[in-house]
Amino acid sequence: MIFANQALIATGWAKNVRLSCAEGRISEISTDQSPKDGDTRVDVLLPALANLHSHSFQRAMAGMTEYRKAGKDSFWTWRDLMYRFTKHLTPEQIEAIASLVFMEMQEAGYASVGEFHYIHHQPDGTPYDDIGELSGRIAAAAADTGIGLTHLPVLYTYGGAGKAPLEAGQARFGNSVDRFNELTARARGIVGALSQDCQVGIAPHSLRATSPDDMAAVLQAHQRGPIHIHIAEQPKEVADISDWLGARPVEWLLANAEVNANWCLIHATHMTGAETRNMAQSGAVAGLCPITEANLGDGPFNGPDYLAHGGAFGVGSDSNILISLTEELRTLEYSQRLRDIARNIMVVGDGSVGETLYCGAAKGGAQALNRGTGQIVQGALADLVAIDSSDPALCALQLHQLLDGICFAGRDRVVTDVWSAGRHAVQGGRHIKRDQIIANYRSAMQSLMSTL
Ligand code: NGQ
Ligand code: ZN
Repeated sequence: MIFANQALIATGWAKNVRLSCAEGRISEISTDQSPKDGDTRVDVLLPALANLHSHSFQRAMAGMTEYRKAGKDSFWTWRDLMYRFTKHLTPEQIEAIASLVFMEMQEAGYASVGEFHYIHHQPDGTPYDDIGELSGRIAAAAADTGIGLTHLPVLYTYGGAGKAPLEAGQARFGNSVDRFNELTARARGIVGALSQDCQVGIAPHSLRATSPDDMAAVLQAHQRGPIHIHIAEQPKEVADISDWLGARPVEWLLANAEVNANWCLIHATHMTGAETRNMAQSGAVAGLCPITEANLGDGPFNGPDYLAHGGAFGVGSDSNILISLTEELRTLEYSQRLRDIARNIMVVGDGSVGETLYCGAAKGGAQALNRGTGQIVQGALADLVAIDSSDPALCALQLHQLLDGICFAGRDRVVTDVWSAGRHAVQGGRHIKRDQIIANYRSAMQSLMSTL
């Protein structure tokens, strides 16, 4: 049983809440209670967010690409460095990095992750003896940390728009549709051995790394689970797709696929007004990765129009250059303020920006990862986070200001506890396996550094 001084339950703020979980779900919630012996006592209990988009391996190159060389650095020059880095990674290192990343996510207040997984093969492109070797490494990291995993094997067939051949640096990613189906079947078997809340979706990497025919074939073959795709991150990508397919990426996708609430469009950054409205009305989730989008120089999301049309959104940490839930949410809002030279943008009408961001991302993230959660209600998965409202960043705030405090004034240290589908992985602000995960990561980095 959990006893919380305050909790944000589906009907609003409640006091002195006792909550029990069974088989990973919230089985009972009662308010105005007294704590009982044996209860896990926390201060403020909130629904925990899903981190809907991660490439965990990129965490290990954080800080390695911030050095300017002659000429103009861009997303595309970063991508070349990232490709070079991936050549060195061993399965053991990939697992150790993923464990660190999942632990950091939980300590930041995320209960689950959508791992958009595209390093499948050996450095020369030959599959491992087990085609699901690296999916297995991601699953092992999820089991190690207890995070709720939505594993998203990626279809990456071409090097660029118009079925360009893969570059050497993309050899580890490549699959035909048939081999992708084989890999995904194997991944389903692997993830099926994890806790029940863990699952598999699919991810055509982007319009430029697939083709209309291939994408239609995989959508036909995988009719359950979430579908994620990188959609319109960079102007060059929009131009390349427009030249090839005769429509902008979001425009093309909405016209050529049945985009609905099962879909998550990552980096829906460059959209016209019409694309923004139509995407909002499709029911798909916009997968926003504000810290990475700032780091890579992608551009700001069209937030006001999207929200005005009722669009769903969630957040992800993508490149994992920095894993911070509070920073992710405020970077989203700040990108809007800097563009519009205004304040309090990500809310429709009057209201708390922090609440719109937090509760919107809780709901949209849960939808994108197909986790029946996102609010504290009986029957939902027990993805929960506890906050210490006596933290100096929060202690002067009224309850209705608390989510604003967390989003704009808080650091992740306000998180005391996290449960992923009832698994109590963060206690007293620390992941229960923190020391072992960090020790493994350090030794993996030592072996990696000797090869770079
Ligand atoms: C990714 N990153 O999948 O990691 C991509 C780069 C690519 C972002 N889109 C790789 N931020 O585009 O091929
Ligand atoms: Zn991505």
